[in-house]
Amino acid sequence: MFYYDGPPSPGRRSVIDDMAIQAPDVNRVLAPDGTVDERAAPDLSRSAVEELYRLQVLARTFDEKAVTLHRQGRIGTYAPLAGQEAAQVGAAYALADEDYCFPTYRDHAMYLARGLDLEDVLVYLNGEGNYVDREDPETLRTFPPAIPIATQLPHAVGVGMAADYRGDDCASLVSFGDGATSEGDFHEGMNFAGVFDTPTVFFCQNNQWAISVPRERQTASATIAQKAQAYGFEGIRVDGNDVLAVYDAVRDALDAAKAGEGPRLIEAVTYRQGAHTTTDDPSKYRDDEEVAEWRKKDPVERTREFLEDVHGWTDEEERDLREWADERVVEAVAAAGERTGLDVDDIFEHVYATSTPRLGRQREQVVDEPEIER
Ligand SMILES: Cc1ncc(C[n+]2csc(CCOP(=O)(O)OP(=O)(O)O)c2C)c(N)n1
Repeated sequence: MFYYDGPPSPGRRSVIDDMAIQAPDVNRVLAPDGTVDERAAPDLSRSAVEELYRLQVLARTFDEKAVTLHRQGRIGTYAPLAGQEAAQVGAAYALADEDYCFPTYRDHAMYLARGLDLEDVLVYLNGEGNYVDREDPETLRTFPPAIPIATQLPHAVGVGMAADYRGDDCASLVSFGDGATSEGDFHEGMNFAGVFDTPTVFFCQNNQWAISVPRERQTASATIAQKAQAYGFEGIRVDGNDVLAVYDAVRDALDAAKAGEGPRLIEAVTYRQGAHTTTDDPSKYRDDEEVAEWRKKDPVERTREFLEDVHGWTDEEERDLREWADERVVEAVAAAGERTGLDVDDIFEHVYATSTPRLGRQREQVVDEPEIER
């Protein structure tokens, strides 16, 4: 019988090192120095790569604006995505319309890539939260953002499984962070998916931090990808700042899931350049040098270099795109400002299919008799 009696001894650590040997290397197409591995590059037209770049630029422009809007008190707490554009856009772009997508509170670029209006993303951040039409099952193929960590994983597994039972030709992609891998829901979702061979793509954006907890304190596993081995399916690591590599890995995993080959875990190695949220101060727990090192691998810059080198992207096209993104964000902020906002009554909607007596009493107190002391 083995009892755990403290931190791993050097002897036990060697077991983990052995596992690291099995962990695959990072897949990459666009190197940080701008060179391209042509053999690994997915077969995408210039206009497809342009679209991947356009979405990243729009996401970055939106992100910068959202941080400012929070500072001005015009939106609630915001989780910045800067640094993770390639991971989010590459993954969402690989999805077919009929696939299911489960984003988190940081995945604003996934919503943009799934075709949601900037305005709707802003309205959600403003507290209205109603961009998903719950009466329309088609809109629900992109779920509202999960705020509780990892709860969306079992949902994604179940939805994929249900689609499979119905004989639908679709898969389910679920996004989460490195911190989510310490939650029970992660392990339950992964286990269920492995046992029942569900068409699920587990997409982990390993951005190196879970608020102030660094990746090394999150798990003693050498990689997150290797956790898939314990559940009986493949885990791969991909350079999360390389939009082409992410697209390729996710597309491949979705195709395999739809071909009945079961789930896959993708660890997209990336970095959160900004704060955890607009109420966090990362200078309290990480060095400027670390941030500066990762900025050198900036995903948006890397895609632009690829477009310039391989597809002859011009300065004029760059200028036009930046202008377009600025205009789109300004328009969306103005349009979102026109929206009427949330009715107090709305917070009691959509909690249960049929409301409970307790919720009914609370609603009466807040909506019908607000003068009652609570
Ligand atoms: C179940 C649950 N526990 C704790 C929290 C508080 N919390 C919010 S974000 C976060 C860190 C998540 O880190 P990670 O999964 O790496 O995602 P990231 O924020 O880096 O994108 C925590 C612990 C929560 N939202 N839900």
